[in-house]
Amino acid sequence: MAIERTLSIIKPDATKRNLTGKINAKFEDAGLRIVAQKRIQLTVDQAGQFYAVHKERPFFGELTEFMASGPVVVQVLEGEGAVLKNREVMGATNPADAAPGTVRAEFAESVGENSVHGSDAPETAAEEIAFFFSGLELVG
Ligand code: DAT
Ligand code: MG
Repeated sequence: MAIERTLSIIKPDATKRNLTGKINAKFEDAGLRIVAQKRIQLTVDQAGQFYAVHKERPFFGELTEFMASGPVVVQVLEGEGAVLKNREVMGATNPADAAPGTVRAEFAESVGENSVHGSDAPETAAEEIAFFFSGLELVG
């Protein structure tokens, strides 16, 4: 499998509970390399642009307000099959369904406040990385 990059976000519920380091350790232990990372505060509008694919969903307002409720850590993870590997480390969207040892099983509070975002395919990863990072910020 090829070396890929994927976009990861450590969400406000996790930054508030000081879990950035513990979550990053899970990524690194799985062989994912953090090649770019910054801590930012999103506006509701910016969160809505990022999650535009979900704008017709009933939880869109809740999701965008949550994503703007505190700092997030946006990061680019690189490695063999990084998109799928990151999804495995994250666990299922609903923490009740997440496999033991995954980020969401250990840290997520609910389906809405589920600690991490990860791109779902190489194409969306490229778009999501470009949403947050310039080429100059990506150091392999
Ligand atoms: P994922 O983050 O696992 O890719 P998704 O893309 O289906 O999941 O949804 C994006 C986010 O929207 C998800 O992380 C949390 C929120 N969300 C999804 N389903 C939800 C629901 N039924 N109720 C509340 N929030 C939900
Ligand atoms: Mg998704």
